[in-house]
Amino acid sequence: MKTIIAHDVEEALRKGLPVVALESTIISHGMPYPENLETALAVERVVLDAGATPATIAILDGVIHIGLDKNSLTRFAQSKNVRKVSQRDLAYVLTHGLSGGTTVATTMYLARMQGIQVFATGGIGGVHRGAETSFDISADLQAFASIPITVVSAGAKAILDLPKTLEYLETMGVPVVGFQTDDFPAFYHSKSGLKLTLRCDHPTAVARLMKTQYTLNLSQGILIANPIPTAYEMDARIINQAIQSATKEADEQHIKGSALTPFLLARVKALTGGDSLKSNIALVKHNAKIASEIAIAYQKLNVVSDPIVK
Ligand code: PSU
Ligand code: MN
Repeated sequence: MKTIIAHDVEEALRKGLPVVALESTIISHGMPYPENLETALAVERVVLDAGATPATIAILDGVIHIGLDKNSLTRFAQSKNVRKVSQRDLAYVLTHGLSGGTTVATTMYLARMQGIQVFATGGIGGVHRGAETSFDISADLQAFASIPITVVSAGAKAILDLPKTLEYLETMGVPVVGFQTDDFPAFYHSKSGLKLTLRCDHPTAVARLMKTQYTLNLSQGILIANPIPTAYEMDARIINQAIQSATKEADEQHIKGSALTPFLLARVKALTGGDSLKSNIALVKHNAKIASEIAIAYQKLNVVSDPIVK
């Protein structure tokens, strides 16, 4: 198994400087070209401007990359031949020399393996609507139960069943922390109406929580629920209608398994005339900014001993 760590990421990790991991399924399966590439580059820029080092994680021709240069990122964003790699797919894709976008679950695992403490995404996967019959629950949730890394996300994707997603996280002992909010964010909207019991108002408060969680040797990751800035929110009625139509179409066309999330995101984008994509891009950038501030605050606490997932 081969891993290539980009020079700047390797240097930052060696010196104990703040690094923010970024996922790549959002590039390969979450957004169309060229918005996917533009967003990936813009998100890296947000992290750099905040004073941390971005590490976009992806698999290229059977090799794990921790940090991608612009050429590789461009090739990756344009390629049609890229798999969606959840944890179950990881070893297979590596042994078959394939390329893949890493989901939240896989990115959490690979980032933690390299000692990266903070990861920014758009929205995590969760319990799908109708899961009581389909059993469709994202592997992202199970990853939170077993990989101690902090993930900044705008809640869970609104295409999901949010109450069930929160219940699942509670069962698994995952801290879900509202960042400057008491409400679980609904991805395209800052509020879902579901109340959270944990809240931090400052990156330093999150950093202290992380340090304590790791010192306790708890296996769970921490989910930082960071609402979309209100200026980029979507009208709740419009987005909910689009989600309902997209879910119905998926059902009629028997779209299942790992194809479901990309299908729903693409249909919601089409049904909202592209507005949902604009919100999605804005929230990812905002998550990257807060994740960078958390990574910087965590580094300032000067933590050296914490568990590494092997
Ligand atoms: N959030 C987005 N766009 C995405 C995803 C999340 O804004 O494309 C991806 C993430 O990589 C997440 C995955 O891990 O969707 C979840 O897929 P599934 O529901 O099949 O587990
Ligand atoms: Mn699924």
